[in-house]
Amino acid sequence: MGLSNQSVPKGHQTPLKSEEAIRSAVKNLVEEVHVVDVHTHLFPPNHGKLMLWGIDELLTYHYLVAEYFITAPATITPEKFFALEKQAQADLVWDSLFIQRSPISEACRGVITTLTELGLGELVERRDLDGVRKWFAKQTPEGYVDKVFELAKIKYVLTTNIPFEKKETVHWYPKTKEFDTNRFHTGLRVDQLLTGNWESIKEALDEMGIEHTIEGVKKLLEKWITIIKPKYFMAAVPPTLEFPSDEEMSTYAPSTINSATLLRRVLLPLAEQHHLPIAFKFDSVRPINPALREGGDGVVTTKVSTLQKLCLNYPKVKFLATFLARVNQHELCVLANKFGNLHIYGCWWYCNNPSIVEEITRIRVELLGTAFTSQHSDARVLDQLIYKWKHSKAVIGGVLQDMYVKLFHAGWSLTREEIQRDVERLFGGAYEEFMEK
Ligand code: RAT
Ligand code: ZN
Repeated sequence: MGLSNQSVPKGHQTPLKSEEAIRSAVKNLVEEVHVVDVHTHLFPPNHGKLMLWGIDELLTYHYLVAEYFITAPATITPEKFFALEKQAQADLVWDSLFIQRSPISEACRGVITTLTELGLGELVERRDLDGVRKWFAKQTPEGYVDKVFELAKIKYVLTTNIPFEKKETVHWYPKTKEFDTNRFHTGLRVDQLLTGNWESIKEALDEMGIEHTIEGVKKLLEKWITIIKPKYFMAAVPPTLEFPSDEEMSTYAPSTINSATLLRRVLLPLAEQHHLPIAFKFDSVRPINPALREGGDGVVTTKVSTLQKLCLNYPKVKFLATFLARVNQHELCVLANKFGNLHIYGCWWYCNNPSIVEEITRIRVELLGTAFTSQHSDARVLDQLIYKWKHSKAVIGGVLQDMYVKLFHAGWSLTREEIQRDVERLFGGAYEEFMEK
C-alpha cells in the first residue's frame, strides 16, 4: 500500500527522480545562490582610496606578490619592488607569473577567471594588459560595485573596520560618512587587543581623549560600537595566546595591561553585554618574512583547545571561528558539534585552495550537516569577489552533489526546494540564524 498524498509533507510533492536530476539541481542551485560573504576587507566607494579595485590591484594582491618573489631576480628586492608605482609592480607580476610561465596557481587563475567573467576574454587571449587597463579606466567605482555584486551574486559582505588605523577612522570620526549598509555590513576588528599592541591602543585612546586604563579601552570600543554599529568583533588570535586561567587572572596587576587581561576584562565582557559575537581566526603567524609585508604571514598549528575553553567558560558569548592550519580542521568540526555558541565559517587564506576546500567541506558536511558557513572570500580587491565565489562554488557544489546522491541512495527523496533551502543555509543562512540566536 502506497502513501496517501496527505502524508507527504507540504512542498514535497515533486521529488527529484534520478541521480542525474539531483546533480543537475544542486549544481544549478549553488551557482545561482546569492551569498552572504561573512569576511572581506572591502570598502564602499565613498571611503576613497580604501576601496581597492581594478587590474593593478588584482595583480598586486599580496598572495600574488609573495608568489612573484619566488621567481623574482635577486636584483629586485621587496624594498625596491614596494618603492615602485602600483602599475610598475603590476607589470612585473604580470610578466613573471602570466607571461614567463602559465598562471596555474589558484591566485593567478583567479585573475583570469575574473577578467573572463567581466567579458574581457579576448584581451586575455591576446595577453593585452594595456587593453585591460583601458577597459578599467572607463569604469566608475559606483557602477563597478553594482557590476561586481551582480556578477558574483552577493547579497552583502562583512567588512573589516579597524578602530586603531587612522586611515580608516577618519571616515568615521569625528564625522561619520554614509555607509552603504545594504551591501556592506561592518565588523569591528580588534587584533591589537590580543597582540597587546599597547602603542596603537594608546594612540586611539588619545585621539578620543580617553584615559589609558582597562576601563578606558572598554570605553573606546563602546564608542566605536556606537559609531560603526558592527555585526561582530573580529580578531586573529596570536599563536602565543593561551586562555588565561582564573588564577592568572586573579593575580593580575592593573599596571600590566596585557593581551590576556584585554581578552578577559574587555573583549569577552563587551561581547556579552552588547550581544556581539566574536569572530576569531586561529593559526596565522605574523610575519614570518616581514619584507613581504601583507604577504609575509605564515601558518602555524595552534591549540584548538583555546577555543574550547572560550566556548565552555563563556556560554553567553557567541563565537565564530575559522582556522588556517589544515590539520586543525577535523578537531574544529568536532568542537562545533559540541557547542551551540560556536559557528564555523569559511576556508581561510592558505586553505582557500580547491583541494583543501573540498576536503574541509566534506568533513564539515559529514559532521555538521548544514550548520556552518561554507565559505568567505577574504577579498581585499572588489573584483576578487567574482573569482573567489566562482571557484569556491564549483568545489562546494561538487561535494554537495555527492552528498545528496548518497542520501538519495540511502532512501531519502529530495525536492529542488529542499536542496535550495540547504544551499541557502550553507552560503549565508546558517550565519544569519546563528547571529539571531
Ligand atoms: O587573507 C588575507 O588577506 C590575510 O592577509 C589576512 O588579512 C586575513 O584574512 C585576516 O583577516 O587576518
Ligand atoms: Zn581577512
